[in-house]
Amino acid sequence: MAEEQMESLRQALIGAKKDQGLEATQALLDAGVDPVIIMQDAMAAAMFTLGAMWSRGEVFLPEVVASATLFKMCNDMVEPALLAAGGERKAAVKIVLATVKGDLHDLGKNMVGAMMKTAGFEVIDLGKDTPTAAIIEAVKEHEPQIVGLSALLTTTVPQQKVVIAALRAEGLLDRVKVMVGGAPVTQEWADEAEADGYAPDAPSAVRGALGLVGVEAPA
Ligand code: B1M
Repeated sequence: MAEEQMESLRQALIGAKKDQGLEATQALLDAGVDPVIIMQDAMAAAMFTLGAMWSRGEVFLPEVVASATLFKMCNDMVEPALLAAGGERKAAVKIVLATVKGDLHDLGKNMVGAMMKTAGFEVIDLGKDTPTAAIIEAVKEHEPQIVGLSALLTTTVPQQKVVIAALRAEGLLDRVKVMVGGAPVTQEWADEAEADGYAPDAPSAVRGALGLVGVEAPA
């Protein structure tokens, strides 16, 4: 039954079928399915499939916008369950999180932020299309241990390197570690950009961030 609902949620997100999506999400939550599994294996997976369909010309921008809107609605339902599963852990690590300048994709970044919160991180989310200067300002103001940069477009991925260079120029790199991510981002790119960490998905972003600050991830 859970796998049926997972597939129903995937299909609903791909087809932007609102009622089906909300019903499947509720059914999965009622069945006690791990919110991380719902987010990763149903929601993120569906958007990946949708992206491939978009590349093949099988869906168009308005349909993707509708799917992204439904994704947010489903996410709003799953996030409280995710946070409740994380318990009352006190924030021990601060992270400034942003989607870089020129990039409006924030679904994955939001997912990363939500999972970071469950691990006890204090998340300062600067949103999407974030100017480099705003990231620098936030680092000075909040003194986080980590800066997390998301980018989904091949044209905005280089912006991650720009931010790292700006942090270096401001003398802030000895205080913060930088983690990069987003669908087109790779470990090779992270190395080239001289980021401290890279993660391909939200659960591994949490583990990686804990590793960057020397905290062992729970088993
Ligand atoms: Co856009 N888009 N989009 N889009 N969009 C992509 C990225 C694209 C691959 C689709 C495609 O053509 N197949 C393509 C980019 C091609 C390229 O760069 N070569 C593309 C394009 C072209 C565009 C526009 C240019 C389209 C246009 O206007 N003609 C435009 C750009 C706007 C802009 O940013 N300036 C655009 C717009 C949009 C929408 C607004 C319609 C919508 C975004 C809505 C929103 O985010 N609020 C959208 C969507 C939904 C997508 C796809 C279909 C799905 C992205 C998504 O949300 N995935 C996407 C296809 C794809 O990615 N394959 C596509 C679900 C999400 C959970 O996954 O974000 O990858 P993701 O996050 C994952 C991991 O990457 C990782 O963890 C997350 C969870 O596991 N992660 C991190 C993310 N950030 C991390 C940070 C970390 C660590 C891990 O550390 C800090």
